[in-house]
Amino acid sequence: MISHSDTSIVTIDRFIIEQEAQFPEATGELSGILYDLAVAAKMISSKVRRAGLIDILGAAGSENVQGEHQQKLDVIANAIIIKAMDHGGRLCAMASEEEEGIIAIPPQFKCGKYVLLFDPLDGSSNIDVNVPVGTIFSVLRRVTPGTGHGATADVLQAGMKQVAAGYVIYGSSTMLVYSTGHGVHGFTLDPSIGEFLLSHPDIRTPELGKYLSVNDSYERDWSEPVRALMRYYRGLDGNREPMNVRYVGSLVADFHRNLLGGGVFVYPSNTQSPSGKLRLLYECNPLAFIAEQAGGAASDGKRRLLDVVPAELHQRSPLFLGSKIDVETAARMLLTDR
Ligand code: AHM
Ligand code: MG
Repeated sequence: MISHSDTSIVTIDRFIIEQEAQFPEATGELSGILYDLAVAAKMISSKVRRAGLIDILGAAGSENVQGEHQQKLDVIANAIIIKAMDHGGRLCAMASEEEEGIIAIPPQFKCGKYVLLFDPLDGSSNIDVNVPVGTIFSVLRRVTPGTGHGATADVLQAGMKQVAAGYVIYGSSTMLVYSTGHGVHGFTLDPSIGEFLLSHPDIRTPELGKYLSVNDSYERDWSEPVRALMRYYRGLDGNREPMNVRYVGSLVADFHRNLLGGGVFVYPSNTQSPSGKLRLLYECNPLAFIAEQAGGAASDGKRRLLDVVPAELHQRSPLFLGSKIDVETAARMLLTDR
């Protein structure tokens, strides 16, 4: 990695260029995708920042003073990403948590060699109560030959095939965190100049976590091995220092805190949701990629999450994500949960 001093001001654009320059074979296409995503993130951020004013400016589903139909923020965020990404000539297909099928590149635009998967506004139910939300993205290289539109096979690839992944958190600051497989780097949006500035270079996550993020209102629907794992994390079986429970209910916010401070995010399967809740392609895989790049790990409770080959676009997966030792313990303790 190129070294900057602690006080160097490095924009995300400059950082992306410097990273690319380290790989003479790079064509600049992936960098272009990252630039465009950073622009989309700024646009979504500006919408999220005004979310509390929606009652004044017009509630979702109603018409505003100009007679325009108000859309929900997750729908707006979805449209922003599509508009920012569909014409760059770098993507052959997209898929979004908000859309049922593959999003085709409009015929007037060139197709490229990458695929973009995204959750435009994760945790959007939290917006009404001013809790952080996030955008999550994943970039894959197309596997089908040719230069035309991408196909299902291009989208349904195991997470280990990701060439880049990241998230944006709209919290007390807006931050974009990404990896292209060479460490994890975080950028904070300076709203006064509209630039993402490098604030968290080369993020590493502690091997043993301090925080446990889990919704334990599902406890009665968990299997016995999952219950035993939670007792272990809480130090109730005497085998571990108790973890602090922190659950925002907004995956990006919970993951971000755990990434920086060390911790594990857990969303197991339960009798009501046999595959858990979270989507493999839009939520689990990108964050698993980031976790591994930062020295952490991710599992679906049976195997390394990034090895799972998806069968469908909106497939759900149980998730154990974060500090390496805690994720490995989950995999070990759930061996009997099969
Ligand atoms: P969404 O994609 O519909 O926003 O749902 C995903 C969110 C995650 O951000 C969060 O971790 C999870 O749902 C919380 O679910 P639960 O309320 O079951 O704990
Ligand atoms: Mg989501």
